Amino acid sequence: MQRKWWHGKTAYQVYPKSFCDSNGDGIGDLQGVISKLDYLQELGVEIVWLSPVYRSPLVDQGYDISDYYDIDPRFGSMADMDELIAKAREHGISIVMDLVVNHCSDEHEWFSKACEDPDGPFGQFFYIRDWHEGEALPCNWRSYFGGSCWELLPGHTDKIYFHAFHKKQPDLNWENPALRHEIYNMINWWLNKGLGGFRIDAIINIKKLLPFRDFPADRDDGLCAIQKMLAEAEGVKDFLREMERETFRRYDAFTVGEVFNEKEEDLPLIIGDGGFFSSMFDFSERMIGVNRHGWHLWRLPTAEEYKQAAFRTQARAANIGFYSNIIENHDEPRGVSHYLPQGERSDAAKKLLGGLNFLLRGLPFLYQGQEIGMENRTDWRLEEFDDISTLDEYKVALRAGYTEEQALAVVSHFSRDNARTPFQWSSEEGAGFTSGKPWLPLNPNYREVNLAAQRGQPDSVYEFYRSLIALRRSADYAETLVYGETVPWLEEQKNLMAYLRRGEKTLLVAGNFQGEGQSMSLPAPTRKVLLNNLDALSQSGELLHLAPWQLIVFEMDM
Ligand code: TEU
Ligand code: CA
Repeated sequence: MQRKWWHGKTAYQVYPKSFCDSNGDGIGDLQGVISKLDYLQELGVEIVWLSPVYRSPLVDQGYDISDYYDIDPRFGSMADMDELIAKAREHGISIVMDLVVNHCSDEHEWFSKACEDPDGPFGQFFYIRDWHEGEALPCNWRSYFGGSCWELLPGHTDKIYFHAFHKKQPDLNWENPALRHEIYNMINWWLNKGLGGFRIDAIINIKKLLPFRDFPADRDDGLCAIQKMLAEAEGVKDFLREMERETFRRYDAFTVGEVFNEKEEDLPLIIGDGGFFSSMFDFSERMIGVNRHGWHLWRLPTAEEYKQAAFRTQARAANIGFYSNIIENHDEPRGVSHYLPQGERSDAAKKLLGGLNFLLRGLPFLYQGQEIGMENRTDWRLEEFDDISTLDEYKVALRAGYTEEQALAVVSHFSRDNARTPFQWSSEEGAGFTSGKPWLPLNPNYREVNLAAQRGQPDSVYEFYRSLIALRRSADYAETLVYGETVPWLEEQKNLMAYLRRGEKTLLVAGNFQGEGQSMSLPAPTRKVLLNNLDALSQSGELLHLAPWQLIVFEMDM
């Protein structure tokens, strides 16, 4: 495997709107991020992925871009962006932006021009089709946010356009080389400004199955999940190779793809040496229990399922490249609320979950607030939700016969807003996030769960994450943790997630993923305890006795 500048680094996702508000309008902003660079450096992260801050109507919180060359005034100015890139570099941090190019906003000038002249050049930047009332639509695919993927073209009654996501997010027509080159020029413009790279949004969707055609309906709305077409669409690799050649490769940029539904055989092309991307997120744990019919049928993962998913991904990538390992992001419930059972979300369990994920082979990607053990809100009221996906899934649950109370309980767990409540810096009014009214209500537990209460406390979740990052960067263990292979240990032992990291040295990561103690045999004598999420350690000969939710990392004598 070719060695790359980003291999030994820990990455961190900032959701700017909820990170830090510098001017009291209740909306996080770039100056707020700048004010926290010392914090991020102290934590030890060296790559920061910013969710979108481009000009946008924020219908999908910035994943609907109306100007790729400008910063939305609610987040600040281009001068602020340039300042962030420069000051981050002074802190040893590379800034990675979100590349959202499967679609733009319907308020982008390209789309306005397409509406003015659907048959002109900008009409070709989108999927626009003739259509007359009563006619069948070109296909029955369901948008990720519910309803048909087709919408009337504004100002027209006989033309429709395609949107895989919200109707205010028209899909860009990647079959059109003129569009693709507009995108590549934009990417290079940003890389020339000194970005370290990009996280690449929803990119597998850029290749549609053409000509559009129906698939059997999978719900009573007569529509089918858009993933059905992804399984059959061929040719996305050509677009990805062209983009990589025309942009990323020229800058040795770090790129991480948000890739769902990839074909197994394509993995070497996607993240292998010379691949389309440097890395891609491991979503295998997140996909446990997912049900296409809606969140209301989504089942929560067990510890065993989590372990199997993680080890499967490790085996898949072993001789190919690096996944980016996460327990959560801005689209998901908080990891500790999703993977740890109700009532078991102690600091020890939060450290266990975080450590087991962090120490796997690949790039650790923390999501803001994960490092202090932020959790789902448990007191959502329906009118408080902002997320369009949540509001759609609430209706899906009602249509499935759930009561309003049941539907609210479902979306309260899975809502993307759980990850978007403001960062909890302190227990003061506004949690240190804002001096104004936050755009999304705080999780009321900010009085107990916040950075100020944890910083400098040796047993805190925050200090444990700092230790994890420091271990991965340490002179003694970096080589092993970055490049060593992952070898599961006692995989059959229930709720034990233990694995070796074998490289220059051999480390054993031993996690008791349950609320009862259990013993495990050791593969060899232990040389040194590197991390322990509890004070006690009980070992008799080659038997290790793990307390509930205990995680221990040893250097082994092997
Ligand atoms: O997510 C792509 C994606 O697959 C998700 O939309 C997922 O299906 C959805 O979150 C389920 O609720 C990316 C971004 O991460 C997401 O925030 C955007 O909404 C989406 O693309 C559109 O840009
Ligand atoms: Ca602000």
